[in-house]
Amino acid sequence: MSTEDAGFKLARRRVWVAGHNGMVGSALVRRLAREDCEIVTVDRAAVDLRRTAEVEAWMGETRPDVVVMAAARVGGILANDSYPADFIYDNLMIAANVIDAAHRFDVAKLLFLGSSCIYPKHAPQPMAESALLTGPLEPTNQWYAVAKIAGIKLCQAYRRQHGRDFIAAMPTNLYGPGDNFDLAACHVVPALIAKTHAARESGATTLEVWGTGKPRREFLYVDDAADALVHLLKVYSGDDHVNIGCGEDIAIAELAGLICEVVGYDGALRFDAGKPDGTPRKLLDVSRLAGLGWTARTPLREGLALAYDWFLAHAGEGARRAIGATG
Ligand code: GFB
Repeated sequence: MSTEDAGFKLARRRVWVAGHNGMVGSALVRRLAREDCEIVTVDRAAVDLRRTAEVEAWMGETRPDVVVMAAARVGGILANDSYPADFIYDNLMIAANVIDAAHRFDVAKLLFLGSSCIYPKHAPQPMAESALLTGPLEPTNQWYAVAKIAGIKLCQAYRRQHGRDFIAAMPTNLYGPGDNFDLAACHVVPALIAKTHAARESGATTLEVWGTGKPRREFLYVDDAADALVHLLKVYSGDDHVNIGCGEDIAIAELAGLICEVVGYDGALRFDAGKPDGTPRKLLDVSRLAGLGWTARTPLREGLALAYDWFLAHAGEGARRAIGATG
C-alpha cells in the first residue's frame, strides 16, 4: 500500500478552497477538479473572511469536510512595506476566523498556507522548517510574516487542544497563470514580465530592475505548488509545517535575463538601488516534502514561458495601463 493509499481520502468530500480567485486558489481549483471531490467557493463580496460572524455563517451553511486556506492579503516587497496594518490585520483575522470556525463546525482536515518569509532574514540556507523563530525577520515583510507564523501556531494549538487535523504548508515565491501584474503591488516575476513586455513593445533600450539584482529567490510554478498541496492533504498529518519549493534558487539579475529571453527583449538591465532588496536569500530546504514523496516538475524557463503566455492572453491591457499610470 502506498503512503497515499494509507492517508486522508478526498473522494466524495466537500472541499472549500478559500481564496479561489487568487493565483494559488485558482490553481488549487484546477488541481482539485481532477479529484473525486466537491469543490465549494465563495466570493469576497458575499463573505468577508476578516469578519467572524460572516465566516461562521458560511461555514455553518456549507459544512465543508476539508478547508484549504489560500485566502490572504498578499503582495510584493513594496506593497508589504507600504501597508503594514493591512498585511498584519487582514491575515491575522482570516487565519483566526477560518481556523476557529473549522474547529466549531467539525472540519475533518484543514490546510493553512503561509510563505517562506516566516523565516529569519539571515536564516542558514537552505531554510529548514526548524529555522522558524530562531532570529529577527526581514523588516519589509515582518507584518505579513508574523500573521503567517500565527497561522502555523493556530493549527498546532487546535491540534494539541482539540485533536484537530489542521496542517500548515509554507510555499516559496510562486508565479504563473492568474498572477497579479499591478506593478505597485505585485511580486518580481509578474513585474518583470510586464515591464519587459512593455520595454520590447515601446522599443525602450533599458529595463528597470529594483534593488541591486543580487538577492536570490526560489521560484515555484503555481500548478506545481497546487499539486504539492493536494499531495500534502492526502499524505500529511503532523504538528510541524512543511516547506513547499523546488530546491533551487536564482539571483534576481539572472531571473531578469531569463525573462528577457522568454519575452524576446535584448535591451540592457538598469538596477534601481533606491528600491529595497529585501531578504538576501530565500531558498527552502525541501527534504521533508521530498520525504513525503513530492518533487517539483516544471523547470523555471518553461514556467516563465507559460506565465508569459497567460499574461499575453489575459493581462496585457491591464498591465500596460498600470505602467502608463506610474509613468
Ligand atoms: O517578489 P518580491 O516583490 O518579494 O521581490 P520578496 C523579490 C526581489 O525582486 C526583491 C526585486 O529583491 C526586489 O527588489 N525586484 C526587482 C522586484 N525588480 C522588481 C520589480 O519590478 N518588482 C518587484 N516586486 N520586485 C515578498 C514578501 O518578498 O515575497 C512577501 O514581501 C511574500 O511577504 C512574498 O513572502 C512571497 O521575495 O522580497
